[in-house]
Amino acid sequence: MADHLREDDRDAAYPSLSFVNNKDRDTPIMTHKAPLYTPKYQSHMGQQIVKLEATSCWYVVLWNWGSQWAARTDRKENFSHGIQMHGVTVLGTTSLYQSHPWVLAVLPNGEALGILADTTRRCEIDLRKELTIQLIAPSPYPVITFGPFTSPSAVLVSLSHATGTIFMPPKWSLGYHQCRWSYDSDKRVLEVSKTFREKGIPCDVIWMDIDYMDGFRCFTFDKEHFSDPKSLVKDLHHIGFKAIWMLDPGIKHEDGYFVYDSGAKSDVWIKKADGTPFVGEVWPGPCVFPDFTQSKTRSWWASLVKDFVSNGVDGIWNDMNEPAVFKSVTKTMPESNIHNGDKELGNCQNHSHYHNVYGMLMARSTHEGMKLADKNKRPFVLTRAGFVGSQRYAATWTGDNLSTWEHLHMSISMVLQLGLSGQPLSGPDIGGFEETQHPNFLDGGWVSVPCFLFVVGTLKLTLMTMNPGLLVWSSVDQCEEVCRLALRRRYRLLPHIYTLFYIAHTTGVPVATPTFFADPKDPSLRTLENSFLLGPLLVCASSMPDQSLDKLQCTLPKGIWQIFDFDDSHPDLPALYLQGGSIVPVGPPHQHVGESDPSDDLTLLVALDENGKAKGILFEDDGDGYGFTEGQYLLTHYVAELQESVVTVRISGTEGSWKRPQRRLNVKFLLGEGTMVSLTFIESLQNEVSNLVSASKEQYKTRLENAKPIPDVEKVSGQKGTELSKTPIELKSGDWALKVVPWIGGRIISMEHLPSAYAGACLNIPNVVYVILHADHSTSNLFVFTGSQWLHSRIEINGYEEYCGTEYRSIGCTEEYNVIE
Ligand code: NBV
Repeated sequence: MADHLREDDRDAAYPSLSFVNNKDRDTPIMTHKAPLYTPKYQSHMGQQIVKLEATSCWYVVLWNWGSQWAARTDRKENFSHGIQMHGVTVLGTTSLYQSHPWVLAVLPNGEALGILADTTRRCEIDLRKELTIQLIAPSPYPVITFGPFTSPSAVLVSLSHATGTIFMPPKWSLGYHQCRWSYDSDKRVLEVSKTFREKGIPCDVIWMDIDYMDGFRCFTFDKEHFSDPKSLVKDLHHIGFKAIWMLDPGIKHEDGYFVYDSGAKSDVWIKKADGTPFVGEVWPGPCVFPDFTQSKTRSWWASLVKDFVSNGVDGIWNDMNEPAVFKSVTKTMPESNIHNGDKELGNCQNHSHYHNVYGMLMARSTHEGMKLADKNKRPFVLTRAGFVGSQRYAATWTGDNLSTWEHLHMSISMVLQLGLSGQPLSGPDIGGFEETQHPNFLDGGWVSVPCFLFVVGTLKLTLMTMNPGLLVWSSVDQCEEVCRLALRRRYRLLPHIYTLFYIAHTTGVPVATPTFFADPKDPSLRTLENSFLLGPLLVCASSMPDQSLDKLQCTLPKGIWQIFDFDDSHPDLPALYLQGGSIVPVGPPHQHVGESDPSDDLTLLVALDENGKAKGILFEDDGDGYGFTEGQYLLTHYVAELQESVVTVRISGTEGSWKRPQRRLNVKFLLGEGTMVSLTFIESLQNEVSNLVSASKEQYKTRLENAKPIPDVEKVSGQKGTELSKTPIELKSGDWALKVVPWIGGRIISMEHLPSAYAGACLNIPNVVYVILHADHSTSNLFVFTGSQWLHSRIEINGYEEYCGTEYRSIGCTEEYNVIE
């Protein structure tokens, strides 16, 4: 990595607002002796033009260019634009709500390089000339190159090191969010929330759009329809819902309105060139706008937020903060307006200098206000406008999309591109914000898209007032059922998703990434837009009309990718694949995060790599607050290893002071073509599994030496699901015996548990999980035991086998097994 700041530009450049620490920008960090890519600086008529040239073809991605992240060859202007971003894009304007003067380039060999034009000013990125990145802004600025590094992920880690990682989100904010413009009363809000519970559709959050306010005045509540916000929130909390409320920057210009009066008294408004406050039209009519570039304004706003939170506010939504201004050609305020900015932000400047960071500074003040209100809670702020670095304060969403297939398809790459710019927590308005739904959109075909998106980041579901409120149950029955299934999946995956956010927060590793991140060297993956990765988990779905999963081709990266589901397969749900070599923790499908408990059953999904190994991480803590920064958490590293036909799952390391909860641990081995073997045992309260493994190693080795393989049934022809023999084959060893019935084409062997000395002996080592596979690891020749109990009983369903049963270990103590093809 190298920082190429020309001496005179260094002096002329304005302070960095993207870097966490402004001074870091001047400190080159080099991994090579000489920089590999050197930007060339040039001045032309007051503009600074910077060019980076590559010698071989490369591949460029950057945020928010519509539907594709691949091989951009256009130009984009960064100047936050507040109205109808998707529509505007279609009309050819390239500015959107957020400004990210950042390019991520992937080289042909899979290495990657990041380029940041560290300017808050209007900045054009021009990629029209092959092999050239050209950046143009109207004043001197440094260009910082990150890398080349061995992978695109490493570039993002480096970017996050400089510009900050995502704030640690409260766990509830990773659940499903229900939002619409607008619920007209507290009664309706409660009714909608209760219906989620009645219908068993998981949801954690409900959002209040501008209509909760008294005449669109921020920090007030409509006296008639939202007369008692505290008791509304109490009722919402009672049924496990959190409440997020909107705050816009436009403050009604009205004497006697307490926010206007106190702001005027403290002189916090943005000024016109003549020094008087700028007044522009937004929802409440004529408005003034807080100048968030001043620390006194940020403190003023933060203290208003602090008081506002006491009404029962769990999160705040900052909308229209580009800032959007009605009745103006530019849809924002005049660039000649004046901000009396703090010295460390760049001093007094006109609006064109601060326009792109206005939203980020508003989100920052809102975040700070929420922290003031309760230092033991993690603030949750959603901002529409943002800049490189706004992930430190807020999540974001992709804005006012239309209810069209094109926009839904685009929203996938937009969410991923936000992640590639350092903002991992984002989501689209699922179902579209505006316009009546496409007819196909409401029949069975549309559901796979939202279901695909249900798994990505924060979600907002909203529709214009004119449309029927889009709720997952207001459509056809099939839609309701598939949305329920999709959301249950999201909640099952929360232990994994929360762990990914902890990793993103602590290291900067992105959460959702394009599929090519799994193998950046493989050019064939770079244009894939119907799949993405959540760590080692690949999610693949249709985002086209009338294309459900059964008609969709999922292109997988090289290597092992094991398909699986949660016994919920449906053509409109995305396909899920786990990369060989990974272990992913999943939990029960709760109705909301507050329902979860450390003693919940935990499931480890295990996919072995070609060397028979797998590893994975689980992060657990209170789900809110900052105890985790003082060690109050549990980070568990699980490993699985296949040795001589035995897979051992153990804990290879832990971090944090949290005690391991006593809970049922279910280990599911993904064996290919959707088959899996599942084992349940109690995760030790005090002893770690690793200790038990070593204690039992010798004893276990002896048992293995005596184990007899089950005869290979793979080559025997016959119909799948047919019993090879009615007569069980008896396998015996010195201290144990069992009877098995081999089956063709399935992996299930019916087993009869013969009480033996062995079973008794094994009760001493209840926490070791062994799966014994036949030498070729094929799914057809397999028998399983937990170290304490043999599985028993078999059920046949339509020629397929389902193996389940309850084993009585001792009085009052049972374990359930479930092995399904
Ligand atoms: O506050 C109303 C809407 C909101 O629902 C939407 O999510 C924002 O993106 N807001 C825009 C203002 C409406 C502009 C047409």
